Amino acid sequence: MGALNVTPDSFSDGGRYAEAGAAVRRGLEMVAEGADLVDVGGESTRPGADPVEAAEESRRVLPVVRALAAAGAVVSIDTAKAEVAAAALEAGAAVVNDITALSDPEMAGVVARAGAGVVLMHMQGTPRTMQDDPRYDDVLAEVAAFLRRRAAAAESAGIDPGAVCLDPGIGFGKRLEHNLALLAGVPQLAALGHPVLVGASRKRFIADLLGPIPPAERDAATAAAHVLAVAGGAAILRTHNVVVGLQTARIADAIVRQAPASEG
Ligand code: HH2
Repeated sequence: MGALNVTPDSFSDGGRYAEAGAAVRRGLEMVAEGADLVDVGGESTRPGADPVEAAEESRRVLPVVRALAAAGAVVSIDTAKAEVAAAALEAGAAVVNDITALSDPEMAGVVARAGAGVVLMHMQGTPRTMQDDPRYDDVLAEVAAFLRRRAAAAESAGIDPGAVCLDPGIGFGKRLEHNLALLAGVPQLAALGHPVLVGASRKRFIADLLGPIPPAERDAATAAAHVLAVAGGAAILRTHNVVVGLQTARIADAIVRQAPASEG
């Protein structure tokens, strides 16, 4: 999954694709590079980011979603707002990537009625405050329990369980040790019975470990997290650098999956 931020303020690529034409070109480039999904977002969720009104978010993403879908790309819409999701599905998106796991009371119905796929992500707090003082007793158990509950809620709202993907939400209300425990815990999350999405690309935990390297220089470090995520059974990697992401995933997958799981 290629991450395409149609925003002025995203942490890694803020402003680069804020104009629709540039965003569409980058989305098509991601498809040509081998992305199966292009994740279009119009609201930055980096720590401390300001919320965006639905009308502004729609203005940013809809032309991009429409053009990419018309060109044959499989598009996911990265939004927590049912109004934006509904318009994006109408414009041709196939998946809703909801970092709040259906917290908008209208969202589950929108996804169910469209027969769309959905990504349910865990977050503690909101983007504005989530890094202030995140706390867990057992982060992996708590995140797994949350994702299990939200998957059940999606199913009772009429969403096809086969279309539900789970995401531990790396960096969303988590300290370094929480992020590492969740990345190491991908096998336990995969055991919940849904495809697991991991969004580790260029995130702050990398700088926490390696020092203050800028986001655009974090792709090798991202690849290390991706290898382990694939080995742990992750199905989707959300990444900024599709070329590196795909090469990494394919090599890791080939090495890990050559033997039946029962022998591993
Ligand atoms: N991370 C970001 C945004 N959306 N969605 C899912 N499902 N999982 C993630 O880990 C995830 C996500 C943050 O990254 P980015 O889009 O590059 O930055 P920003 O939120 O600043 O736009």
